Amino acid sequence: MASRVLLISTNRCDFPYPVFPLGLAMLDTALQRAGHVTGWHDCQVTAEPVETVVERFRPDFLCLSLRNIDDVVFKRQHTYYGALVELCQAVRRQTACPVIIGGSGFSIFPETLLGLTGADYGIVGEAEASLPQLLGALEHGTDPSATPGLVHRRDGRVVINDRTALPFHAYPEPTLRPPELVDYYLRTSSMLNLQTQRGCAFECCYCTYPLLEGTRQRRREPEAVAEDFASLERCGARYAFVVDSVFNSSPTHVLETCEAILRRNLKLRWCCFLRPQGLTREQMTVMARAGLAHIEFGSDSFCDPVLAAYGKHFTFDDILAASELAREAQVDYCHFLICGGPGETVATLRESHQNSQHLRNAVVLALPGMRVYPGTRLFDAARRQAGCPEGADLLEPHFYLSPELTFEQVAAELQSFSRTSSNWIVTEPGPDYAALAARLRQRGVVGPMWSYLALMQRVLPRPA
Ligand code: B12
Repeated sequence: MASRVLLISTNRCDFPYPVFPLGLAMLDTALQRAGHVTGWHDCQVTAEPVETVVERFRPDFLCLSLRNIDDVVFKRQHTYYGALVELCQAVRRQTACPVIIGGSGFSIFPETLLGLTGADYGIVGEAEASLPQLLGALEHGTDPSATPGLVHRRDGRVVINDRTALPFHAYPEPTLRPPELVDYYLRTSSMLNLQTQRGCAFECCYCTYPLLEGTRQRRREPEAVAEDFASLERCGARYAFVVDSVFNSSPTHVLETCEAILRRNLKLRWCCFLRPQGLTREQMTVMARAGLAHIEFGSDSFCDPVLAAYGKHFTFDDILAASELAREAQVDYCHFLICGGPGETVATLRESHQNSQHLRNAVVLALPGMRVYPGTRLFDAARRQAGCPEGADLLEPHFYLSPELTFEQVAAELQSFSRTSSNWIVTEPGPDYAALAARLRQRGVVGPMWSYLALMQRVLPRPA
């Protein structure tokens, strides 16, 4: 049976740039493959009221995606889930068709968000298999309650089913990307995105990735990834973001994927998250030849005891070696730091700053405070501190700070590092930067703009 499914991307966050709704596009592909007719409402792209879209499209099912809960910026703590609640209420007033929610933000707080929104169902984690299964059951009037990952109400309480994580190649390829969305995101962010694997087996104490994607790594076939790269180029993209939690989770995956990309002779350049451990010159060289232009290292700290306390299982020597490989291969790179987590003190912060002097050409993006999520090891540590809310209440952002520090101390240290080291970016970029980034994009500059941010800090006078 063919149903009409309206896909709604609720994400309106445009920092650091608007992000193409890849998860919903992958679901769209699976739904079309299952014979459904789909329509899109992307809140980033259009200001048209959702009621008008519902009136026009007349959906049988409404599928809402929530990517971000909040901005994870201690100083701002801007939240996004309120917009989802409002949207659900608006569509509820207008139509009785089933409302289904999913997405990474939803999957971290499924019970609370199902309650707040009054949606009929949710699905936690990936949904290429379970969403068509749920819609099929609802269409046929059969019981959907066995759907993997389903979040539903039974006897007045919310029940969350176990998930299944199928091999990546079980999902339909190639991903269909609606042309009007492609145009919008290429214009505003200069890039599109793609995924080469799912799952994260690493053990960073604060991180939700293993909860969202599972701990078992599932990789796509190198040829399928290369074909996806080629399809982005055919869409007009000159730049792609590889959204994998860690692209170099396996040396074979790196080599085989890059070799498959190289065989296509593409011009596309790309960016990915790398783990600064186990990288070899051979891997870096093949990635650079295959178009890797920017690396975002999730290093978190440059101080060994803090790296150990965060559960990183690598050391500053790994960070140094990986950075040198990137520099030699002429690939721009940055390190994200989370300052003030378990084990951090003023001395460890200063050691990180000191060590950063050895990283040639690095951009350092450092933020204070570690966002606490339920289900992580950090949550257990945070609960022992006064003032940490219960799991469900963490929907409102709560940040762990080492008992050795205050937020003001961390902020003051970071400010002082940034005054002496222009490559340390420690505050939210202001309107000057947003305007510069927009001008550069208009002139054809592609990719994330953090290297320009560091450049701006170097040339513009800053407060003493
Ligand atoms: C890659 C990434 C980035 C890149 C994106 C680059 C790009 N051009 O795409 C960058 C670095 C720019 C980035 C920025 C930010 N990010 Co980010 N990012 C990710 C990451 C690692 C992967 C996202 C992704 O594309 N996944 C692949 C797709 C296929 O999966 P998916 O979207 O989850 O969709 C699947 C399911 O969720 C589900 N699903 C999705 N929608 C729906 C709808 C329905 C109805 C159903 C049933 C199911 C469903 O099915 C999909 C397919 O299986 C996630 C963490 C993670 N592992 O998920 C964080 C994550 C999404 N980011 C997060 C955040 C907070 C941000 C920022 C706000 C941080 C900041 N201050 O800069 C910004 C916001 C950017 C924006 N404009 O929205 C958080 C969101 C949670 C939260 N606390 O709010 C996450 C979860 C990380 C975390 N801290 O836990 N991010």
